[in-house]
Amino acid sequence: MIPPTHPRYRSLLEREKIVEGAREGYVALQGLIAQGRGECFDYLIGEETQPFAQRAIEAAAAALLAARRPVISVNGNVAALAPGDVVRLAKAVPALIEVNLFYRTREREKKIAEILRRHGAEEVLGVGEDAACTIPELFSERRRVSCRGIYTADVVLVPLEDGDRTEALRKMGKTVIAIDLNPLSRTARAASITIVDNVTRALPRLVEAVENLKKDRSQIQDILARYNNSAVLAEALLHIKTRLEKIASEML
Ligand code: PTJ
Repeated sequence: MIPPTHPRYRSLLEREKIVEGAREGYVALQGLIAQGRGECFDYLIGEETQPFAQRAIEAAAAALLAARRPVISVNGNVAALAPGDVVRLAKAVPALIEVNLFYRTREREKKIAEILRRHGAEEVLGVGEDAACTIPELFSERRRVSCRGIYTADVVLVPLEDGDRTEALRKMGKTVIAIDLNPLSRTARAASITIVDNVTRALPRLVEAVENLKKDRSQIQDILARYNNSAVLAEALLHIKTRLEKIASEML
């Protein structure tokens, strides 16, 4: 039991969710490593949603609302950390939800779909025979996607993604929105819009941004035209540099 007064309460709670998901067999063991890497970058950015992330969140909301066929891709870590937010976002846009796993097994697919249904999802794509289409140029199990979902989507939200698939989806002409704490990752660089933030903070803010933008859709094209992903990534790196310099100077 982690006491709520613990200075790292939130982070420790999230770690527990991932460990629990691994114990229950729907988080991949590699997901534990991914979480650790994420925690490290979260430390560096200051464990708060920074202005560059908020700008990307607003652009992501605009892209999702402008889409004809938006799809939210869900893996084991996202199912453990933010299943309710995924469902809320899918309803707000509205968007389809698809289970898409790097380390795909039938058992994990089913468990993740079940968790999403328990959180209110009506339909979950990408389970069993539904993952019948193939993303070209990919060799991992992640190449299998739903023909009604990611395969035909124009905008795909991929929280915690691997670089190869992001690149492959871009080559298919799709707009890819990534949520990745590591601004240096190939995913972050290959995505059309990269939210450098923790999925647990970014997803609720994305739901809020979608709800706000829905009230005045006239801003959507303007937000998309103004958005520059390289500038957002550069800002994330400079934020880390400045923050570390400040902390170091306070130690001297
Ligand atoms: O469930 P599966 O089989 O699809 O597998 C999922 C993982 C995450 C294991 C798989 O996609 C993988 O191996 O991913 P990587 O290559 O380790 O990349 C994960 C990225 O997510 C890294 O850049 C981490 O910094 C980042 N990350 C980890 N936790 C979070 C995060 N980004 C945002 N929020 C987090 N909580």
